[in-house]
Amino acid sequence: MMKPILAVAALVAFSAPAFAQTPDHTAADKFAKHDSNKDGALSLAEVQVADATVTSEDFDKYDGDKDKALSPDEFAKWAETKTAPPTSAPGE
Ligand SMILES: [Ca+2]
Ligand SMILES: [Ca+2]
Repeated sequence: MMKPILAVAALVAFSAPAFAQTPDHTAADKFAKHDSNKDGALSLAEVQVADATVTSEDFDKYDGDKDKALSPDEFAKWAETKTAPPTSAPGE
């Protein structure tokens, strides 16, 4: 039962680098979708609507200029790390 899942995970891992070459378009899309008040920045609340597991620590980590909002640039970096597949896998 584990094998097909691992194969899919491997495919995702291999396609990730190609995906990362065009983060702007994808991240910009997501950014616009999450920016519900259209002020050009994502607040913690807006990010949490998209992903309720996000904590203020996560948010602060990517809020490079500490203005409590993610610029498209800051969000793009975050989106990049979030689309990376998990590195841990059950050992066999
Ligand atoms: Ca906003
Ligand atoms: Ca910021």
